[in-house]
Amino acid sequence: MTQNMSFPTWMGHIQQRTETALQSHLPTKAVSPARLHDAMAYATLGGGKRVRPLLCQAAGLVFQTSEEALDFPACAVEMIHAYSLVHDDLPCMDDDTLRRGKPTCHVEFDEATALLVGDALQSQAFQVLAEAPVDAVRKVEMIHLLAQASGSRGMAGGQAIDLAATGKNISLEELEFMHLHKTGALIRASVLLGAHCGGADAEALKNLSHFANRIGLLFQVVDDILDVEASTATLGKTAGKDAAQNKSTYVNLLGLAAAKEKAAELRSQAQAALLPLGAGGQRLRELTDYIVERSY
Ligand code: GRG
Repeated sequence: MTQNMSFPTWMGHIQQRTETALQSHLPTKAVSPARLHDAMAYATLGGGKRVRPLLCQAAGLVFQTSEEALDFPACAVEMIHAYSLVHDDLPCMDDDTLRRGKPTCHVEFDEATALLVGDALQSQAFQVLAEAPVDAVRKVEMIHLLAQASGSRGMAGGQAIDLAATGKNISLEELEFMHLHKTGALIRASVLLGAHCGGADAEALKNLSHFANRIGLLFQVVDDILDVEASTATLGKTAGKDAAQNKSTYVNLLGLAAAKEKAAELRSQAQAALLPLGAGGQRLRELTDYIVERSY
């Protein structure tokens, strides 16, 4: 039983099963068009912390949902995440050459292929959700949730706000609004997809929604801190990018010490929201600690 596993063992177990499930949901390069399918696998497999699938599995665990059923929303949200990274790295956006410790998709393949990889991964994510082994009502709720979280009122909207704000002075409220959309929306969706897959009731959804909001912001505050404190080798992506691009972050708006205090405050708010879930929220509690204490 996975509940007896230590947190690191459980995390490794979910990361491994996510890798296998992602592989099974991606066309191989034996299927035409080979180059596009090769690039989709390159962008999705063999890297990343899999924080979103972990959150999805941990939220589903609150309702004793099977890992097999949760693989579907976990893979769908990771595909959206992988697509966002490929597009974010493009020359017209962040223009980066290193991701997950290897050349970015457009460097390894080419720009047009990378654009198509993002488009195709996004479609594939919704195909996977449509194939989830849950009843039609839950399925539609999950599809609706992921569409809203990744679209213009979620992640893509947050990216648009980020691009418009680059090089400008913005307030802390504006920064929070941007991060709640750009990064927070998909993190929040990861938790709620797991909960919907498990048939959570309205009360549980309310508590998890509050938790998910806090953890979405927490993830980005820690990301801002790591961009300053960690090396490129540890991060597997270019460190110091925010300052180089003159981007507003929690660190440059608040200072490093206050950004760390903000992270500590968000961690306790997130964990307080889990209290009503009792022992069922254990993995979510552990993941909250992991998000704060991670080194990349
Ligand atoms: C082009 C229509 C269109 C949309 C693009 C690019 C984009 C939408 C959104 C960008 C979202 C983005 C890249 C947010 C950054 C989030 C973030 C902190 C990513 C790093 O996540 P980790 O640390 O990465 O979970 P790993 O590699 O571990 O999965």
